[in-house]
Amino acid sequence: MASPNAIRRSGLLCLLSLLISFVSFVEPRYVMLNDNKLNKANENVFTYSKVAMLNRPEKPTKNNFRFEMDQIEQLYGPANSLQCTMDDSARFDCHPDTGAHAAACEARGCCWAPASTLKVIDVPYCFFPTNYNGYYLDQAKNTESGFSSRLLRPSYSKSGWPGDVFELQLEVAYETKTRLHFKIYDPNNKRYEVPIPTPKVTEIPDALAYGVNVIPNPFGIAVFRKSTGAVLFNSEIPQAPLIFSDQFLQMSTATGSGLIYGLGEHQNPFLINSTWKQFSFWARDVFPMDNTNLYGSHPFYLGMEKDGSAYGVFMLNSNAMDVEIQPMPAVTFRTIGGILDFYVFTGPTPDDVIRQYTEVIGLPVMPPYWSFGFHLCRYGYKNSTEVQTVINRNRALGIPYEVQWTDIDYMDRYLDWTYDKEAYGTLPDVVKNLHDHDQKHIIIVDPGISNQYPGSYAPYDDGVKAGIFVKNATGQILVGSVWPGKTAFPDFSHPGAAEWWYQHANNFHKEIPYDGLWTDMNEPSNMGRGGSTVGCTNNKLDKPPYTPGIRDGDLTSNTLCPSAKHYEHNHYDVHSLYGHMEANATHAALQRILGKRSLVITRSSFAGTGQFAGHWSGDIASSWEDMYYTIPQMLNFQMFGIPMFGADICGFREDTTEELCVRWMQLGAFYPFMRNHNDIHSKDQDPAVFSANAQKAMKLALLLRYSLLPHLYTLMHDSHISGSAVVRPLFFQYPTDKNTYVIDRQFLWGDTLLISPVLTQGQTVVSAYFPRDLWYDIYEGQKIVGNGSAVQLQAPIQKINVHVRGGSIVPMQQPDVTTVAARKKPFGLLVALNVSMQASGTLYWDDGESLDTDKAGTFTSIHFTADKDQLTSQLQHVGYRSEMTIDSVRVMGLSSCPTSATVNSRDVTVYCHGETKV
Ligand code: MIG
Repeated sequence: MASPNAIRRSGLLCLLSLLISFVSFVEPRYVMLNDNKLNKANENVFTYSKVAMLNRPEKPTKNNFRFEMDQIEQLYGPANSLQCTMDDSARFDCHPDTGAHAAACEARGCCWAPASTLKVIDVPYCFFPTNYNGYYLDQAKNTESGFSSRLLRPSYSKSGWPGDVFELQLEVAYETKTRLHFKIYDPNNKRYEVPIPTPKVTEIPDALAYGVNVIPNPFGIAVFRKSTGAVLFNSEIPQAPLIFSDQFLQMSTATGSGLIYGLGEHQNPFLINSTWKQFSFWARDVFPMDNTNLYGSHPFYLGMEKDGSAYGVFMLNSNAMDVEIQPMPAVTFRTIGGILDFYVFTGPTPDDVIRQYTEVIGLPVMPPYWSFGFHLCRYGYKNSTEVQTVINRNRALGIPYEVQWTDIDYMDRYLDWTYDKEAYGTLPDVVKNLHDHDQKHIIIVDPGISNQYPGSYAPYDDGVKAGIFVKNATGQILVGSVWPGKTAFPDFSHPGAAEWWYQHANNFHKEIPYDGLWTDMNEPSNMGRGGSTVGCTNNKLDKPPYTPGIRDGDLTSNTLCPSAKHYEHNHYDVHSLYGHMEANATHAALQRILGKRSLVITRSSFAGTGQFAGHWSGDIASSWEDMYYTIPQMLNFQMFGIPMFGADICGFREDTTEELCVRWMQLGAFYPFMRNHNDIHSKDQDPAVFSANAQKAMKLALLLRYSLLPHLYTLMHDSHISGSAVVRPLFFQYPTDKNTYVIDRQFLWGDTLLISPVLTQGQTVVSAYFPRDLWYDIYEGQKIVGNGSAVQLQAPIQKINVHVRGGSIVPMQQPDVTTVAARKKPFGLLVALNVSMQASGTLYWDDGESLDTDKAGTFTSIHFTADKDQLTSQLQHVGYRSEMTIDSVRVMGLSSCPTSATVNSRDVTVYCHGETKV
């Protein structure tokens, strides 16, 4: 780590202020390839914000131009001296690998110069010149759905990475009014592309929300919002050239405002700091910490523009990659395989962006009603008697308690689809006991299948027969080591794997009738370094010319050899899809076994995994800091289309404390997926082990959650059909309120509830931000007139602050110890009036477990509206008939107490609080 480019990885904050002048072009300097209806009106508003000017001769600007290679060489031949003058913040790293020095840098055609301000050690010393000889456009033409072009790189120009692809194909498709898709690939050699289905569109819709501009040389593409001219994607940066070699591909975009969110899975505050920062992607089993690639890969970000509009950028690529952020502000995607495949979404609201994104990657699965109950788990229950003891002592508290889980301890020698007939001999009774109490059971399964008992362990024997295990580079089954010792790894991309997985899941279900599956270790995790028990090869997959800034700097670390063989692809390409493919197979198996909805919770995930599974954030510590980080994580996973998200409540690693655990149970009551889970080395943290006072606080949080389940379920259903986020950052609802952009210690449920948890030790007052709206305390109804500033809220240990937005009607239900019991209870409505004395809300209701209730129409949907002194319910759809009664309506926001009320002209009792008028 001696070179400055390597040193700058140490992540010191950038102290540089943005000094670049704002360059705006009123004369189009680009070639417009798309039709007039896209661009004409916008020529004068398109701006290149903060892009350093291209300092070289103009190119012709007529359509369908063509350059001959030698002309180009004459114009920009290698003899040109490098133009290296630019602001530090606009330098794009030309030597992200270690060992940068002047000669190595110049060999890549790049500039070498120390940063002009030495405080900023993140600034690359080796960077691309503004006259870099990169790709230029050739033979552009319109296509059915957009335009296409060749991109050529002069033959004398070398990126310095092996296997430059000198001829590329650019395909731009105007897929929908709000979605642009473009990809850059090698037309002469088929390269790996992510094998997930994406929508195909052949017709250009009218009235696109965006326009596209292309500059021919060096090639650059920009996407802008037609209505405002705001730039959503802009690679027209001469010193940030496109690179496309066999194992090093990169493309940069200037991000306008620099306000971006997403790029998971990482532990990071929600708003990404636009100083120098590198995020790396490669699914990895490691406990969450800063600056490390974690369990999943989601190369997507959402950006906010100056006027509060939002857009999204997704790079569909599953290879190991870096995403570099720099204060220009700009983002560079740098991947070591596949192709460059980008989607740009125009929103314009943040939630629109997420809906548009999930339209591409797939909508989230609809979980069963019971899965929103409280889950309890730990690693290290010694035997099934202990599990029953834990069940009994928590049941005795009379708290809402839905699902008891078992971790790898239940297995016989850690073998999947077995249980330990001694220590866990009574597991079938435990599961029966749970079912008798309308509770559920979820078990863990790991991908590693032991090869130690051939002939007597069917999952292995059958897997060998079906040929579904991952092979090593020379075609034998790759062997690694996980909990059961030496294991093979199922290749879930193999066409026979899903059936094999189903068979064993189904057989085991006859012994232990579990209700859901927990898929851990699916990065996939293989203990130690070296990729297999016999190491890996030295081929270009195991030892690529460039390795992104991932943990250990080594693709083989803690996983399989990149050269390992899946059915069609190399592990190198599909590594980060392993958890996704396992989740798909597991979801399918459960549907077949149970014939109804179930729950899959997966540790590793990729774009689109939400179609099959929820996610928990892995091995976080029992610390206040890690508790805070679960909020940005939760908000990120909402944006990644995996709304069913939760974190290990009270913390996984290390011992929790009573105070932390109480506060975490309160926060966790607002995770869509609520599970308390603990490590084998830590002391018990189920509610029953704490003081009566702590239990009371936990119980209150659980009762509040359960009373809100009809609302949570309705939000999840919205998400399932539209992609809308269940839990939202404040700026989703208040996108023009810039104060909300950094808020990640509070969050919203839908557009109705504002949750302001305590996140620090000893705190009993929360400083909570209230956007301009009316808000009511959910317990007592005290009104807060939000004026865009912080309010000090009392937060004694028994209380989590929750406020209802004026204008909402929240369907609630009396809680009980299980959802089965609660679903039989009467509903209640919480009506929170806005300044015009109006409110509205919806309830989605079905049996909570049947598959495809939407398609079958076996659901009921009710819309509620309040106007002044009247509340109306309107049936939107009646397909699920069950006894539904409303026994109470709480109205907040009246200016005086009513003296009487009627329901369908029948008199009912009115209670009114003198002060709050609730
Ligand atoms: O190597 O199954 O993240 O939740 O308790 C550790 C034991 C394996 C990691 C999971 C954690 C689980 C633990 N597992």
